[in-house]
Amino acid sequence: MRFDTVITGGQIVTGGAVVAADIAIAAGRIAAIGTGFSAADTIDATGLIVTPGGVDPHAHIEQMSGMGLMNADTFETATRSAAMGGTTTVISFAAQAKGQRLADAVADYAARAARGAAIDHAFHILISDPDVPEFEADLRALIAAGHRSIKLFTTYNIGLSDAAILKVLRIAGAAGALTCIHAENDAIIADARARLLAEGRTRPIDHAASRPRAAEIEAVARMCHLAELAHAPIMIFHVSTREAVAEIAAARARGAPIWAETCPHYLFQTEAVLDRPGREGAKWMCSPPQRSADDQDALWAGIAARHIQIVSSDHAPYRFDDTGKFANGWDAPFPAIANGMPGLEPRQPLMFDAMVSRGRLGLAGFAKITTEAPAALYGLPGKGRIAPGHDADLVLWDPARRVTYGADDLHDNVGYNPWEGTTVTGWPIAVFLRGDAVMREGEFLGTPGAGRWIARPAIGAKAQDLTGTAP
Ligand code: DUC
Ligand code: ZN
Ligand code: ZN
Repeated sequence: MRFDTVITGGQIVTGGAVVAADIAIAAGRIAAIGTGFSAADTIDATGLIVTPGGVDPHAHIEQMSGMGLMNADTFETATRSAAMGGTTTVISFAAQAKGQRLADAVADYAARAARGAAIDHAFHILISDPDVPEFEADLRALIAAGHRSIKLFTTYNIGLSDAAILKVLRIAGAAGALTCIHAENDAIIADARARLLAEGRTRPIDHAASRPRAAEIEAVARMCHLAELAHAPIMIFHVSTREAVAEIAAARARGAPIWAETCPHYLFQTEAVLDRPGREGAKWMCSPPQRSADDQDALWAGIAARHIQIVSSDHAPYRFDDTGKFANGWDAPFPAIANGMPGLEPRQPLMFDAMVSRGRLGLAGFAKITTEAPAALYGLPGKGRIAPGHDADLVLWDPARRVTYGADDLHDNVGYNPWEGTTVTGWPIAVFLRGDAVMREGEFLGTPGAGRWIARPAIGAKAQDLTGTAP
């Protein structure tokens, strides 16, 4: 048989192992793995590593923040940036505005993504108002239509009550959807914030003390208990503290259907980034905030022990100007500064550097937590693995190339790089989406609108079986 494309001579990650083999591609899918294939097009990957295209299951794109601020990226700019860094599938949010029907929110985001997205994508249904008309009927219908994940908050002005969370968990669990939760205790945060402001502490560094670790620990424990009670799987988003890892480990040991993710900024940054001179620290403001070196150790140990299965970006893009971070004024106190930083593009190089080049859990571990586990846990068919029948979403890495990030070298619309000055070893030099090159040697070759929405089958029922999908 003659294939469309064959990638020859690379070290490929497949089935948890690293092997020297060629990959044959036909009609956008991986057709075979082996040697001796003939194809119309041959790509020489000698000396390179071939991984599955990254799957980033947590990115805020073309989304209105809780403060009512549109973030800086469109689907076009965010997915271009993702592709440049080796990510070919993203799950972003279809965010319900207060009073809006869920079906309308999803239709709105789906239409915009269909026009702009250059990579494949799905949505978490972000619930901010469970009291709108047709809420339950819409939620069940959307889940049945293939939107198999939900996002909710315990804090911000869109936090839900425990009663509402329990109700959503029961519907989601029964209907085959995974519920993702931003878990921080709202009362603890409100109390800390009020005390700081009363003392005149308003700088970006004060944001750290305004989100005490107890806020995360308490809410994570509570959400684990609610999920256990409802027999409904949950994903704890952006875990940042040692104690939260312990709560998740304890819940999982009880057999509770709990999964968890962390992000590069919790693995590689501490709260010191918020203490830069002047307003500079605002660039790194996110919630929960970066913590300590000891928490970083606990997060890595949590990954190694499989308590944490995924590293996502939590890409939340706001420019360092009056359209973004300083929309409420250059001297705005920390509660009025937008939370979040760009991360879609650097996530994979940062994780490759840490896990492959520096050896933490190795190449198979890297592929597992950045592609395979998110594809499996979020139920993305055909994604996350180099295996016959899977989409030919592939990244060619030069393991020797060293790159130091500059001030504004990402391909999103944010205008600053929170990893400026960081050097990584290992760099994506070509990226393929369903067999088509979307990046080669730093040139974006993708097409806005070419990304496809991915309908997902029920994931709740088999969620327990996926417990073992971490490295
Ligand atoms: N925190 C969130 O909860 N969402 C987006 C960005 C952030 O920092
Ligand atoms: Zn969050
Ligand atoms: Zn987020």
